Amino acid sequence: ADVCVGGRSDMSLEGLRRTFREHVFYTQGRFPMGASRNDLYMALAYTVRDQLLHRWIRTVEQLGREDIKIVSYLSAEFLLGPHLENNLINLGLYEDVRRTAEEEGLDIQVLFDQEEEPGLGNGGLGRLAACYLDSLATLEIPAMGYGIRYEFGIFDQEIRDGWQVEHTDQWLRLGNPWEIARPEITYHVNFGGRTEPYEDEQGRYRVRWIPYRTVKGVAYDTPILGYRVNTCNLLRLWKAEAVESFEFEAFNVGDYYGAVDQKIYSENITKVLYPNDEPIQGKQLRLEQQYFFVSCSLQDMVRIYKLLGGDLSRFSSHFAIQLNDTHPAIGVAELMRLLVDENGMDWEPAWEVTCNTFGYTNHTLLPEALEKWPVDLFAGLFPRHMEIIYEINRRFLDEVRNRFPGDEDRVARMSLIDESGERYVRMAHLACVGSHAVNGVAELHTRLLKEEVLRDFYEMMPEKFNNKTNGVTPRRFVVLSNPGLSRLITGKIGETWVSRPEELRRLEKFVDDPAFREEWRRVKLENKKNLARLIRERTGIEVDPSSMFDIQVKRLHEYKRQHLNVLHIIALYNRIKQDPAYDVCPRTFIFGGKAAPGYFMAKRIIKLINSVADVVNHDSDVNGRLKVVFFPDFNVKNAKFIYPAADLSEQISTAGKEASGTGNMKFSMNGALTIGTLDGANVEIREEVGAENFFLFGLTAEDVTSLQKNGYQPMEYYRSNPELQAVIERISSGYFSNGDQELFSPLVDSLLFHDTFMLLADFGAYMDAQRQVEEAYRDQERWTRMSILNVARMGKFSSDRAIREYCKDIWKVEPVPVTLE
Ligand code: 26V
Repeated sequence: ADVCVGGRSDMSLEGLRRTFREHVFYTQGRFPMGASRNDLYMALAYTVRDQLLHRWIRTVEQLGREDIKIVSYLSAEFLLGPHLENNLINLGLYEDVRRTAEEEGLDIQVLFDQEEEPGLGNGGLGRLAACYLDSLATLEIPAMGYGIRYEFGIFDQEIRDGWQVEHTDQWLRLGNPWEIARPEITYHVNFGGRTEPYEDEQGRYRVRWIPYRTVKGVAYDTPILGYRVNTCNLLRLWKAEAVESFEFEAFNVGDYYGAVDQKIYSENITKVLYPNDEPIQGKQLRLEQQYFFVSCSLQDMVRIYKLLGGDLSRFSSHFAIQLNDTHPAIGVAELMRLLVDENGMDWEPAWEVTCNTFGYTNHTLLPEALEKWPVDLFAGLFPRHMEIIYEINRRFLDEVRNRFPGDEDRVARMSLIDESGERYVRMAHLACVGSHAVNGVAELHTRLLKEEVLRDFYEMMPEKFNNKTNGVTPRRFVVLSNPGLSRLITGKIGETWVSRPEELRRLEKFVDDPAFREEWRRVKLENKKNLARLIRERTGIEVDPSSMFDIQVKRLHEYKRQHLNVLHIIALYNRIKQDPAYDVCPRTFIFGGKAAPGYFMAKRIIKLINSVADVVNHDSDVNGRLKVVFFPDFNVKNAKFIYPAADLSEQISTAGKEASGTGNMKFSMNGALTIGTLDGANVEIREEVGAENFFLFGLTAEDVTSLQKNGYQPMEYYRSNPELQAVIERISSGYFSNGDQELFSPLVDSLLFHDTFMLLADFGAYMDAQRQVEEAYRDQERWTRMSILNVARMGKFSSDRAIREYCKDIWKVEPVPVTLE
């Protein structure tokens, strides 16, 4: 291999140094003296990419073997984060390259800082997809990620006068050295028009789709290297372009300006990532995005499969396709169309192939987040898919009627079409019916899925349902983010824990070793100092690294209850105001997270946090004992400074609302203790680390349901809790808003009169649990012990474990080691 790629795959330090210099000159077109920071970053990125390339080519060659099965992970979001540092770690080159750079007078951190992260996702769901790609490669599973190459990812957040201001994310501005454009890999994707029946040569009834418009999808590939293996999988993202020659429906033939318009229209499809906003049912462009990337991806798989001479009736033994939520669920109808209309298969065998190919992961129970599309919109864009969905539905409802004779209510509930008012296509039902496996993302979530949202489906086909508790990659979230802790752990138990984190259990025998505990605290303190420095840079606020760092970072949403955290802060503040000698445990409350631009309440919560911060941070009675910080623009890049610096992790969603959570895992793996509800994966984290090492509070999911059923009255909790009253009074009096009593009244009114997420019901229990946190923190030896045990027992939450389960139970795939010869 070395022969054909010249010297660039040479991993020796001398080789790397030479390749780097070549890239400065030949790729960036600079003499070393004239090179900018970005030139140097780009040259280093290309040097590292060169190292990936022959691993990548060897891996892709394997994908072409007929006897192996490939996982296709279909996701509208991949929240990858910066590549450079991660690739260096996975290659095992981090130390060498750092030292070599140093010898050249370069600070490698400065080059890392230069990288713009691809923010092609909203939060947990997109980051999960990125962790899963890392684990698939690390476990040497042949896999492809398929998604959308958004020109603008998640917006950048600025905080101005306490409010969130959004800026477009221009991640491609300075070029992207990690992707390789594949202009020769393109597919046509059709929209609109009508269908037409015809007879084929054998006289069989067929349907063809005569579209109104066609868009071209172009592939952009990013290599995804596993940890210390040669497997380098591929993330293929699609960009929309105009087709070169387009036969317009008569009216604008020869119309140059019309053609240019058309070009803009086409390229719009992959312009921008949609935020998790209010319900999106009406957003045509979003539905177009979904179909666009799904169609390109499925056409790509069919092409690859046919190239190998594969027989489409055996497609499902070569591809396992996972639907990351319902965003790609239209794939069920699209694969049917490709098999039946485009490849002449009969319905029944095509349906069998389809069901055997797809698996579906559900990521939310929130009714407003379940995707449904108005039938008119859907049929207008995809007339053929609409027919296919009706046919799937007809056959499916026949089965329902067979199984449950006379139960027409059930038929209506299970139909792929919601006909209770305006008619909608229910994407979760389509995904469920068209998949052989359906899973939730934590034990509790899967149970609620079976009992509530997909109950009828579970009753009819229980064998499809299974749980796959989420996981996160210890490479990015421990090794890369927390080098100090990683060194300490490796010094004690060796480095095998990085790919086998169950080995972390071996740390347990050191919990009583005072020297080890001392070291453990020293590492945490270093991390807190680093975060304190960053906080000063980004916000101007001075925080004390010896105070407890109490952190809540995640998207802003009422169900995540950042405002419950704020109520606690105000309660502590009130105690100090009442008695300035009150013995409060010094704490720094840190928040971070983006609010969807159209989400009014979430934006008010950000303003509330900043307003409370302004008052608390400058009150001389508080005297620096409490500090409140809103860390702007929380993203994957700055997450690495946040998780390792936490003493306390806030996981306080209303029970039953957070499907899993993954931030909870990132914190705990870095030695934070959790204060949390029995929600999502918190339940399992508590089981693993031990109830005595977790601060539990609040209603259970069952309590929440029954309270709701019996008519929840937030006022009752308000009336019976004077401290709560004083907290609410502080807000509504205008104390935090220069006397303005209107500013936060929407928040206060929502709590007092609706309180959909039951903050008031949980307030008392939360205060009690926070009291226990304080008590534990005052005993630093005890706290350290708990912290060590958390890390030692978090092995289960590695994404490697999750991916092994998907491979065994759903995808039926095996590792295929890649050799470089
Ligand atoms: C979407 C929307 C859209 C409409 C308005 C409200 C709303 C709320 C939430 C969502 C998110 C839907 C899917 C999602 O991102 N789920 C997250 O998936 C993570 C990975 O499995 C999991 O850890 C989080 O608990 C879950 O919220």
